[in-house]
Amino acid sequence: MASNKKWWKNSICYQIYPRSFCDSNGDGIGDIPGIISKLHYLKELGVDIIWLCPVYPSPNHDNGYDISDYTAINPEFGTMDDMDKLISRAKRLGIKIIMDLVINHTSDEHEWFKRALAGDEEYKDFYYFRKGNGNKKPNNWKSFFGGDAWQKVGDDEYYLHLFSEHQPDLNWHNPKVYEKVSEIMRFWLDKGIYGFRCDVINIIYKQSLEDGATNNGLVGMEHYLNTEGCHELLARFNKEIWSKYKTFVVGETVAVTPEDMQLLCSEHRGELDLGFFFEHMDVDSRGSKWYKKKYYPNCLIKILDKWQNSVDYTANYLENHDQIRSVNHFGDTEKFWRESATMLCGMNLSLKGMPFIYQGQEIGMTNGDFTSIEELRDVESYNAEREMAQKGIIKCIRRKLVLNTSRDNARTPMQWDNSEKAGFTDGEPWLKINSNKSFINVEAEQNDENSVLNFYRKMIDYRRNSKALTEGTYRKVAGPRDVYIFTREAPEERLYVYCNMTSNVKEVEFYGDTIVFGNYKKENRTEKYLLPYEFRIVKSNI
Ligand code: ISL
Ligand code: CA
Repeated sequence: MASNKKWWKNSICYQIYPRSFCDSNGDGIGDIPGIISKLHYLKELGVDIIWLCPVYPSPNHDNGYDISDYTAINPEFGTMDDMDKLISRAKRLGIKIIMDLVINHTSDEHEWFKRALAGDEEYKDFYYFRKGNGNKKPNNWKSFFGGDAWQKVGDDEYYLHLFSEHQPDLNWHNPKVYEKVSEIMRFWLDKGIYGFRCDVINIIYKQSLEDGATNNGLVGMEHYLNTEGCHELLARFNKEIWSKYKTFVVGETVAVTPEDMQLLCSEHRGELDLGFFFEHMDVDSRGSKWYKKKYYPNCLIKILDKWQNSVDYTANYLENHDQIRSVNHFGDTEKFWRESATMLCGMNLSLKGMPFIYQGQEIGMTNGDFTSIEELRDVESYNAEREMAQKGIIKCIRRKLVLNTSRDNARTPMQWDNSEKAGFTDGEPWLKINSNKSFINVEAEQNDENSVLNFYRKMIDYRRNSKALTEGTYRKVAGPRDVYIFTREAPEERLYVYCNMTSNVKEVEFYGDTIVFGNYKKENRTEKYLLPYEFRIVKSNI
């Protein structure tokens, strides 16, 4: 039971969005037996940890992020037996599973909330029920998913929901909430999981419910972001629960600065192990993610460099189930699809910190090829479209804005092969499969030595055996605009990492002696130039 500090440090984590990974029974919805059937694939890829997005019972207003029972399995995904099997089979292969823990809110169909709605005072205190002020809501806060953060339930009575109205926020001032959630964590840890990815963990503790100021489209954040109460809760979770098991805990920490992150993840404070920051995801957003500005690779480089320098160990990711695909975001899906997907792989796996790979990223999956909003399923997209309509934005522009950024872009079914349903299902998939499955798929890439998939495998393997990449220092090296050059250095190994983040040829000064890794064939490399989206690691004889 004793904690084994930092066992996770050189691990690679793979994120599974179960609904879209692999369907075993033809209902069009990915499931746990489907994941079990792909464990060998993940082992071969070189994965150490799986982050499993929510598999708990849920009415699915937000695809499982609205949980109605924390200690059971959603029948759509299988049974508790399947889950036990997944945990033990993964373990046998040396893969550790961490689960998504969504404790800012429950589903409005959770037993606690149902009792609260029925008037049970004990359970009302699990949530934030407040009286309004005449016609006014209890405060002016806004929801992350658009609109006000309060839902009316009776005579001038409201409850708080920072996400959809089907996701009422839990009241973390109530010690009973702490007790209940502790039981839930122990339940899963006792089953043999190795920790959690904690959903929006840095906003769970509302210090006060006063009116707030506007900040990036949200209102009231100063009352609930990284509050003292939140730090105290995390330290308590860590001390009383997480440290009693062999765990790895990564927080989804929204709107954080490097300074906030140092506090949330510092070793001596004992809160989270790592946290996800978002600054690089927002490099091209104009305040709100729906309104984009031009992407400048140089800005991305600056952001990544800042985080590399100011946080000891970062959680490195370029995509997840809430973001568009990284090859659309930072690469080129047309002319340099393979080159940019592999360069992004090389960069993400060479930076200091722990790399996260989101399902499908390893084969270079691209955004969904949706043609209409009706093809989407995500609640956030529909809310955004409604708000745009209220603002008077015309239909064809709304369509473009929503399709460009919808979270469903990353949620299309995993492309296993070239068959009609991409090997994902025998039935009707819950979300449209991308037609580029004809060439972007696991089977085809497995057989192609130069594929994105095989690049990921080799890069993971290279990293695993490199002290410089797993444990070394990081230092940025000056170079031309839009080219990211940095060193990773351990006592006996110095590597220069080169990432051309553009579709242009770039003249660079190469340091080091031997090219040990790259995404262009030897015969195509030049001595003075980086080709479009070229990635190289050059080793120095020291
Ligand atoms: O997705 C976002 C931007 O589009 C974020 O604002 C996102 O809502 C935020 O990062 C919180 O995400 C997490 O909690 C949500 C859930 O919908 C997301 O899938 C989850 O990752 C509510 O539980
Ligand atoms: Ca299924």
